[in-house]
Amino acid sequence: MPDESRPRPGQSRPATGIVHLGLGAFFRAFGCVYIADAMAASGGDWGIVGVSLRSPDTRDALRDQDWGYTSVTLAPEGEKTRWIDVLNGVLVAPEDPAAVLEAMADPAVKIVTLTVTEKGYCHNPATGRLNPQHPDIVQDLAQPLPVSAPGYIVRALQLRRAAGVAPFTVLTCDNLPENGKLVRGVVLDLASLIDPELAGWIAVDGRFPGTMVDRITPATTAEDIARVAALIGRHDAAPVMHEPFAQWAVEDDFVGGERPDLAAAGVELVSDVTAHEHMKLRMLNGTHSALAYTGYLAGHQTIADTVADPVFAAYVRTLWAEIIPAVEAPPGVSLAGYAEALFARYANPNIRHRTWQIAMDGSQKLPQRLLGTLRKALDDRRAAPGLCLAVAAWMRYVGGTDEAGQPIDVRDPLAARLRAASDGAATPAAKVAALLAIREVFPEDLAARLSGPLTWSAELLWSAGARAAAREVSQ
Ligand code: CS2
Repeated sequence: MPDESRPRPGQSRPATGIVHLGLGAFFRAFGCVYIADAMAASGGDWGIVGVSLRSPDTRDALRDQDWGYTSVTLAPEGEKTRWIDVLNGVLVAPEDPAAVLEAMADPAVKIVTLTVTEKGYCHNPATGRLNPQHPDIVQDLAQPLPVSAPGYIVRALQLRRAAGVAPFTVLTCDNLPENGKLVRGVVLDLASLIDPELAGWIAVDGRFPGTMVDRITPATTAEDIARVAALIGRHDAAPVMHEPFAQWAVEDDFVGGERPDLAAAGVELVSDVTAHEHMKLRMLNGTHSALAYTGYLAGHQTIADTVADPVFAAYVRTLWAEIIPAVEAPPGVSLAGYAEALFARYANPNIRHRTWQIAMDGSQKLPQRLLGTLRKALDDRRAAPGLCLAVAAWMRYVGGTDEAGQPIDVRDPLAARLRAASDGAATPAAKVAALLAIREVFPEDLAARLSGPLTWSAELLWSAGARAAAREVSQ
């Protein structure tokens, strides 16, 4: 039997057909594995060149192993390794932006995939439109070598248009609502500020399929690296750790129909991904964020630890009861069954997914994960104390001090403003009012409607603590 976990030096790889922007653990544990499966099933030149938009770490780690790495499936019954060798190289954008543009402008490249996280789209999370005042966008408007993901896409498309080459398909793999439409809007907004004719060409010939991506991928730790070395019998500087489950739904709308045989790899090709996306963002990511803030405040390190606590097990089920009426099931899917499957995924003790990791960038995540669901509950006149507690817990978390008075390392592009808003208010009610005034997160009308219920939740949270508050709001 061939040893799947060993690199096969000397074997030629498929040529590059995909450039990936934002090469982090998630895409290496998800997209790269699907693309490897698609090529194994049906061939095609779909090798991937990864681009790191900031740090050289991934490039430096993978270079000495010929761009291959181990993907580790963390099943409850044990770990399984597999060697992934679909990367043909990794570019570090700040070191050589022109090389990135050249790779993206190559006519052999048909698809640009992205995982740049919510904040990488340089948009206003409350409206979904490009933020022209974003410092990276200001820079990308002023000079031809970009720094932002939208900047790279627009400048590379400009080069392709000038060379008479068709656009690449832009395939976003980030957890944003209607992510295809969102990235299309951001790219068109930026392109029209640079060259309206370019924007017109992209609007007509460009394709931006929406996607729903799902695989829990905790950050790799030094301990993981040591364990993987023992498992595979050699050092891998950058393995990726992930759960067994994976789901990828993709709108089948590619430039010239050119794409890997995704269906052969188990991707669901659909005409409209909105239902899948809402279900996942609201039921998975919404409860993930809720458990991250409340669990962190209650002293739980990981999601598995949090749901092993019976109070939070009941709390997450209450959340699903509040969320399900705000979700339309994709054809053939039972939302109750989906929730039960999520609970089993969260409870997997081999996944050490830190509450702190998920708590990052809340200002960019809250609108699509929790606030849309809350708006729907308000419209339907349904009380949603579980969801309100989640938002209140975010408010407490971004205040920067936990329930034991210890400082929290809050990572968020708006961290300083959130902290200032919280520090400038003395009571929980005043903190709620100050944070509801952050317009990038809470549109004015929603802020007004949330003020009463959130004040109630915050008073409960600040007086009783997260665990007792979670018990109080659970059915
Ligand atoms: C998590 C997601 O870190 C987070 O915010 O909610 O990364 C989550 O693990 C994935 O979306 C699962 O597909």
